[in-house]
Amino acid sequence: MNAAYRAMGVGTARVLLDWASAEPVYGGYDWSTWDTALVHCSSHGFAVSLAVYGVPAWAIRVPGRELSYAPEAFAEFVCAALNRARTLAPGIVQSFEWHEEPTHAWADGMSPLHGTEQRDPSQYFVAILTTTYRAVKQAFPEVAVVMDGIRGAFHHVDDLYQLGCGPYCDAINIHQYQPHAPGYDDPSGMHLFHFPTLLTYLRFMANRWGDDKPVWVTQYSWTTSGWGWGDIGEDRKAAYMEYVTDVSRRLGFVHRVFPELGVSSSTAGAGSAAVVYDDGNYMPGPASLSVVTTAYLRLQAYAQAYPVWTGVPEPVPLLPAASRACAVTNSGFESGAAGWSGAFSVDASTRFAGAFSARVDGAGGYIESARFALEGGRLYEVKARVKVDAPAPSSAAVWMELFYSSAPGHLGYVIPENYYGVVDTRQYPGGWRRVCWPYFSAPGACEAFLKFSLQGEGTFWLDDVTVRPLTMSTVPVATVIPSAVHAGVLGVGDRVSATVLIVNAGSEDLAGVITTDRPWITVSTAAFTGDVTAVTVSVDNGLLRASSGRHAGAVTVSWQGGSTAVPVSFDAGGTGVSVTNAYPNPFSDAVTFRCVLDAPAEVRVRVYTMDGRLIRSIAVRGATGDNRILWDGCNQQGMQVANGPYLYQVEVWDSQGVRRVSGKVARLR
Ligand SMILES: [Ca+2]
Repeated sequence: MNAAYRAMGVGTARVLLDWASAEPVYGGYDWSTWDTALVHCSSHGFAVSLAVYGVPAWAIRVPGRELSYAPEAFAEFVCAALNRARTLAPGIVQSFEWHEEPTHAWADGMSPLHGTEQRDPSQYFVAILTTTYRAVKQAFPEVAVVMDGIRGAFHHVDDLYQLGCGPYCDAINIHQYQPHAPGYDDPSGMHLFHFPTLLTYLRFMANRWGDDKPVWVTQYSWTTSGWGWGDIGEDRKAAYMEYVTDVSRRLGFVHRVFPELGVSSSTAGAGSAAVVYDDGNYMPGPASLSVVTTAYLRLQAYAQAYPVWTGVPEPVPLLPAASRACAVTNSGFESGAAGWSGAFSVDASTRFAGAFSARVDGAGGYIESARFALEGGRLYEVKARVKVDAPAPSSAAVWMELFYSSAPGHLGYVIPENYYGVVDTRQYPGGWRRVCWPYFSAPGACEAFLKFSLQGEGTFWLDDVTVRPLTMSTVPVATVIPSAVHAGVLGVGDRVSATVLIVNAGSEDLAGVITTDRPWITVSTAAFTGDVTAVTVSVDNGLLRASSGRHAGAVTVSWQGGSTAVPVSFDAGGTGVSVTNAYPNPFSDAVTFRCVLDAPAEVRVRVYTMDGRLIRSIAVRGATGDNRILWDGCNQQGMQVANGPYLYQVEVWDSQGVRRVSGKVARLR
C-alpha cells in the first residue's frame, strides 16, 4: 500500500489524530495509532502533516459546545504528540493542522437558531490559535502551523484576521468539496464553486490584510457515488482531481495539496472518494491494497510531469468580475432611512462609520435595500458591517439574503455559502463584524436587493453595505464614464455642462480628487468617496472667449493607486457670436473690440473704472460677419481718460438674448 503511494509521487502523509481517543483522560495518553502511523511513514520515507480532530469529553467546559475546551489543554496535547514524534522519528512532522474541520458547525441546515452560538467558530478560535501557535513555535519551530480546514465558509479567513489571528498561522487551508448537484460538480464550471476563483479569493482576503500566506489544499476529492447526488463516474472524478491539482500549481501561491488517498470502507458514499480503494484503515499501515483508480493513475502522471512546483504563477482564468459596483442607495444610512424599507430605525448612538446606522429590534425585524442594477454572469463581493447584541450567544442570528430578478415578475434568491446567520459579534473589534461573501450573479440577472432579518431575540445594527466587483485586487479601481467629453460648438459666452460618473470598479473603498487643467473647465466637486459619484463638468466659453478653433483640456480623476484623465474639448465659433480680446492691449490712443456675428445684432461696449463706475458706452448695429468697434480713449464727456486699467463689457443682443463678454484693458501713453 505505502509502496503504491510512493509510486504515485506522494511525499507527505496527512495523518489524522483523534484527540479524544489519544487523551481519554487528562494527561493520560494512548499513542497506539499515532505510533503506528509514525513508524510506517518513517519506514517508507513519508514526511507527516499532523491534523488533529475531535475533543475529549473531559475537555469540554460548556456542554454542547465543542470549542469550549481550554486552549492550554489543546496546546499541551499537540506538543505532547509532536514530542512523541520527535522521539520516535526525529524531524518527520513538517506541519500541524489544528482542528480538522470545525466549520462543520456552519453546515448544519437545521432550524434557524439550532446550534446558533457555534455558527461562528471563529469567535472561539482567538485564544485557541494564539495559545497553540505560541506553544508549538516555542518547542517545535520547524513545524508549520496550518489553519483549520475550511469547507465552504470562505469568510472564515476574513473572520480570523478581524479577530487578530492573522499572525498565528503559517498557511491558509481549504478542503475542496463541492456539491455534486448537476451543473455544480465541475470545479472549472461557471458557478460559485469555480475552484481557481475560490482559491484566489482566500488568498485575496489575506492580501487585503497585508498578508501573503500561502494556501494549502489539505483535502480534495469527488466520490463516484456522488454523496447522494448521483454517480459521476471514475473518469470525471479523476479529471476533476487532476484539475484541482493543476490549478493549485498554476496559481503559484498553493504550497501543498493532499488528495484523498485511501479509506474505501467507511460510510457508503465517502468510500469512493479515495484514489486507492483499500480496507478502510485511516492510518498509513499494512492495509491490503485493493485497486488503484483512474484518479490515481492521472495524479501519478501529473506528479511525474511536475515533480517540483516552482511557485511561478501561470495564467488561470477566473470568473469574470463585474465592471462596476452596484449603486446601493444610502449604503451607510447617512441619509437616514432613504432607500431602505422594513421594520427598523436609524440609530445615531451606535454606528460603524459616519453618523448613523440602521437598527433592527426583536423578532420579525428586518431591513431591505432598494433595488439596484446588476450585471448578469459576473462576480461580486457583498460586504456589510453587522453588530449583534443578544441576551445570550444562542438567542439571535442575522439572516442574510440576496434577491435578484432576470425578468419582470421573476424573483430568485441566494443565501451566502455557509453563513447560516451572523451570531454574537462581541469578540469582534468594537462589536462590529465585517461580513463578506462572493456572489456570482445568474446569467441574465439585471436587478437585485439585499435583505437582513433577525431570527430570535435581540438587536442588530447594519452599516456600510456594498456590492462591488470582486476583482481580487486590493488596489482600488475607478471607472470614469464617459471616457471623453466634447461640448460641441460654443459661441463666446456659451456654457455647457455634462455629467461624468466616477464608478467604483474594484473590490476596495474608493476615494480621490478631481482636478482640471484649464480655467474654462470647472467641476462641481473637487473630492469624492463612495461607489458612484456624479460630477458636473462645465465648459465655459465665456471665460475663454475663444472665437474659433478646437480647444482641449482635461479633467483628471485621481484615487488611491491610480488616475485617469478625461479629455474635454469644444469647438469655438459656429453659430452665435464671438468676441476677441481688445486690441492692442495695452493701448495708447485707441483700442478695437472685434465681434463676429452670424446675424445682425445690437452691440454695446461699456467701459468702467476699476471701481465699477461707467465712463463710456458705445452702441452700434452690428452686421453679419466681422465688426470692429473702436474706443477712442475718451469718456462720455469727450475727455481722454488717464493711464491705467479699465474694465470693459461687450454685449450682443440678438434673437437668442444677450451675451456678455468682459475683460480688462489698460491705457499707457
Ligand atoms: Ca453609517
